[in-house]
Amino acid sequence: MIKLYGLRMSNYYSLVKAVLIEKGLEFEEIKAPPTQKEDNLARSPMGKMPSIEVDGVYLSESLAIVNYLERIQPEPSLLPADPVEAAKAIELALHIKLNVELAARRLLPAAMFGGTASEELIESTRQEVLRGMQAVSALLVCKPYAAGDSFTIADMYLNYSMGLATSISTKMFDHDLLADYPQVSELLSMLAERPSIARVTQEAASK
Ligand SMILES: N[C@@H](CCC(=O)N[C@@H](CS)C(=O)NCC(=O)O)C(=O)O
Repeated sequence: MIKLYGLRMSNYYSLVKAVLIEKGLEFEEIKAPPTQKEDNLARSPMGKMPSIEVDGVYLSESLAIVNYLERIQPEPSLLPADPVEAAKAIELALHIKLNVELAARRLLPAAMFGGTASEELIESTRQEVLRGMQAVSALLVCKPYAAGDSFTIADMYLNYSMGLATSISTKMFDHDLLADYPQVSELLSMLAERPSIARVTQEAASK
């Protein structure tokens, strides 16, 4: 059985858990905070979460894990059959992940953990996150899903990235990141009701 390591509070852990549920795969959740301890570094070389273990093999990085799950359990597929459409869905997922979530994440310590950030860092991050949102919006299809007419990993990355990015943006820039993107808000409301995502949310709240 697949072992999923990490904490339910993590957005990327939640994403992988939702994919496991979508695919009907059996898994066991193992509480493992991000640390630089040897056992965690063996699972995840940066000491982050999530990671999975399959037959003694460890795998880190959510996109690598999702790609693995897609291959061992192709149905239901989280990528379109058409190669170009599949590549577009991954492209969108990566822009969400790298240019919005990861960009905003730089201010996570200041936004949520009492850290500090210079005015320069706040302003450069603000500009980068807004640029990232423009890139995402240029690629978003929203008909009705992020990358087109089927639910894909782009929806998963949208769902599990925007919460953090909008919280940081509101706190650090006093700016509602979704104000100019009502189609994203609508899609996020729809995604919140999807059974896999709703279950992950509910179990994270109950610990
Ligand atoms: N690129 C990684 C990001 C994972 C990540 O940033 N995880 C966060 C929690 S959501 C973490 O472990 N943070 C602790 C740390 O950076 O030490 C992925 O997609 O899996």
